Amino acid sequence: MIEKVQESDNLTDGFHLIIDALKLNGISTIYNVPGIPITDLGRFMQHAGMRVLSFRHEQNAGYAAAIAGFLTQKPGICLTVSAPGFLNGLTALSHATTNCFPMILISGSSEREIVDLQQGDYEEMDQMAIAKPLCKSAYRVLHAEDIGVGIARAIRASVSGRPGGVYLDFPAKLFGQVMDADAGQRSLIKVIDPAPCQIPSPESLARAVDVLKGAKRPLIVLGKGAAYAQADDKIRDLVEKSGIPYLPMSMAKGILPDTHPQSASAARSLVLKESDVVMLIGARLNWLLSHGKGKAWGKNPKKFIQIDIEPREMDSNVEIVAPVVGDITSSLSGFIEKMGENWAAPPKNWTGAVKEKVESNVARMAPRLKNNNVPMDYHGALGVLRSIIKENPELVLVNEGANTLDFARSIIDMYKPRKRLDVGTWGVMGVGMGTAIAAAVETGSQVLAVEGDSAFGFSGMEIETICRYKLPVCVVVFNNGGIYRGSDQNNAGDDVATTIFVRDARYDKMMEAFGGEGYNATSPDELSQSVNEALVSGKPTLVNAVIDPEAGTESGRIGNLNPQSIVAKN
Ligand code: OXT
Ligand code: ADP
Ligand code: MG
Repeated sequence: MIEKVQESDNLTDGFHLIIDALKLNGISTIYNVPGIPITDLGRFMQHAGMRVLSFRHEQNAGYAAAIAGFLTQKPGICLTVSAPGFLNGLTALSHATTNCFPMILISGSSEREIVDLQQGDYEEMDQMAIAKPLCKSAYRVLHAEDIGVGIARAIRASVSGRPGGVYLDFPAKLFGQVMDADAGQRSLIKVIDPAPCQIPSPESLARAVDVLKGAKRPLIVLGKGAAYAQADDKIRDLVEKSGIPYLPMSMAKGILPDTHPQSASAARSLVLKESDVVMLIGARLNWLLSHGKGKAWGKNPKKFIQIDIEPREMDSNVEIVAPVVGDITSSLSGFIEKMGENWAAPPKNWTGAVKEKVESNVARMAPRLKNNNVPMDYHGALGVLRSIIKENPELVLVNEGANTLDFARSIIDMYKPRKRLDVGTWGVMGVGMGTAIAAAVETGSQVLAVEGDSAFGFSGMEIETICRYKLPVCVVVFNNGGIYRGSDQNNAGDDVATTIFVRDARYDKMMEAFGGEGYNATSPDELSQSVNEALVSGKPTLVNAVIDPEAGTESGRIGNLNPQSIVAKN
């Protein structure tokens, strides 16, 4: 290669081939933390017209990339330095894979020859070996002429079939490698049809339609795969044509407005227990759906229909009597066609029972949402934010915490698809600010991030990033002084209890430190006023919402997952 290059004065190099390959494939936004060996790459990217957002910690850049993938159906790109930067990005890569979001973690790495002989290179680590079990695919590029192939493979792997995280390893030496510019351009690949439709078999559709037809108490469950697929119209057609109640999983809220008459969100326990046929669309029967069995699903036998792009998902927890393996858009097109024109609505005693339960739960909650208690409880504070989202349905809601997450999920109605972004399959804390930043950057919408005070702490430093890029993000920290509650006691020593933070902390001052707006809200009225002012100004804002330290419960709605000690109880 070097000989070839000497004959040419029209040269390109690794840096520029990476940029050209990404741009050729429509990738123009990078979430990164600079350093050796990628600092110049970020600079050159900026000069080439790409948007390069620098974070304070790679994990947050990674969460930004992951959610960018969810929102755009293109791989979100996180760029990190070697070993420690790479490891910091890895949690997010894993999170993307677990959540089926397309993402590529591009990491600089140290010299292969030294790493493999374990001779103690700068930031020495066999990164690819570590990344492999945590992502869909991992690739390393050693030669400049292979950059096009490497990037093409990474893009295709991340978005095709079940989307997920991909690792791309670029050793430091690659960036400076030179080659003839024309040959370089010819080596690049524009990926054609990166996520091809996957058409389900006609037999599987016919089987699924038959099973649904026979149902007396049918239920549709929409998961975040359905939100990702952007099959919003088809989903509406299916739901409305069938007349079947539907239950949106957390990030599927808003595919249809939560106020839709067929929404069974507020009758969750009832529909899981009493349904006889359940049609899963882009939702897995994992822990969030109690694995499709046990107490939550009641005694009545169930038949499951499942639409999913990943064949191995079928029968993962219980028998799927009608598996439909295909992409959601194609599957629903075929399914709706096979339903024909005279689909009988589900029995009235079923839809009536669901409606009745929804109405009674909604009515029970309504007065609590109007309370003006000081200190605020979750219902009073979230009642205010619920009204704000109702008035501003384009707002993207980012949400994490335990009580802050669980109450917000059921209290705040969503009206538009992909507007609720949260902790996902792992219930991971720390996605907040990265998610908020990417949501603002990728959608251009204003963002409201509703954060437990613990949750916020995992990524709080990124409010500097929000201020630096002047993003229209309003963060509301639900400050109850701790994890789950701010009232635990340690009776065994001088340290505070393990779940307790500094009392009366003022998170709003952090935002002010970087030039953003800070508010301290002690009542629902003050909370409403401050968030509304933030929306009008569009400026980075943090509202410290003072919540009653006693208002929460251990682990929110999932306290049952905590192991118990019989010994301690004695
Ligand atoms: O039908 P029933 O009667 O059952 O009623 C249901 C609905 O029908 C009804 N409903 C409604 N009623 C009226 N109106 C409306 N509109 C309505 N809508 C619904 O309400 C109920 C409840 O409905 P829901 O929520 O749909 O149903 P349910 O039963 O809860 O659903 C089950 C699940 C499992 C699907 C659901 O609970 C769920 O999605 N849960 C996700 C939980 C989750 O992921 N939690 C986060 C992790 S917790 C823990 O791990 C934490 N950590 C540890 C940690 C983590 N996670 N990560 C890392 C990196 N390190 C450590 C930490 C540190 S949380 C945490 C911090 C917590 O402290 P914070 O300060 O941040 O937060 P606070 O708690 O606020 O202090
Ligand atoms: P939730 O947590 O909301 O229930 P999950 O993350 O468990 O959702 O499930 C999402 C599912 O959607 C995954 O099994 C994934 O394979 C599937 N999926 C993602 N995109 C598509 C698509 N375009 N077509 C079909 N299935 C998809
Ligand atoms: Mg808290």
